[in-house]
Amino acid sequence: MMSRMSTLASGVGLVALVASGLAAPAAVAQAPAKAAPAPSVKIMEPKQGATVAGTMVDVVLEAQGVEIAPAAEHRAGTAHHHLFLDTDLTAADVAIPVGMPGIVHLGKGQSKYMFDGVAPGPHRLIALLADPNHVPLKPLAADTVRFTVKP
Ligand SMILES: [Cu+2]
Repeated sequence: MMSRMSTLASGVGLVALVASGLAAPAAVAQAPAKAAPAPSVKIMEPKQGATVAGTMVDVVLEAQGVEIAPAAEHRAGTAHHHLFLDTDLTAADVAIPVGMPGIVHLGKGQSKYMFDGVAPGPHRLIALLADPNHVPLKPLAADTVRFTVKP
């Protein structure tokens, strides 16, 4: 009796599985053509206009429409985050320089960073996504926030 019931139950489950299996491919096939969003980045922290107490500024980033991966993996179609603190963006068609003050590569695929020793006063932070060769994505995927550090 038990085994007959469980056979019946799994039979019903199979029908449901097949039915949803039939519906799914059509939905999946439509999605990329309709709504493949261009890669974008948003600075979640600090918030626009925020006042940060102390000299350490925590940065939290969120990327959409692209996989964030370590630059060293050199996988096409991936990106990593870059931060420009009180620094203008470098040219859009060349690699973002390494070792420049105010420019940070989050080359290991990190989405968080902490600036230490940030001077009191107003600051501008720009986040920018770039490919494994550190060349900014096209179209540009950037976000800017302004915040103030209070000692
Ligand atoms: Cu980089």
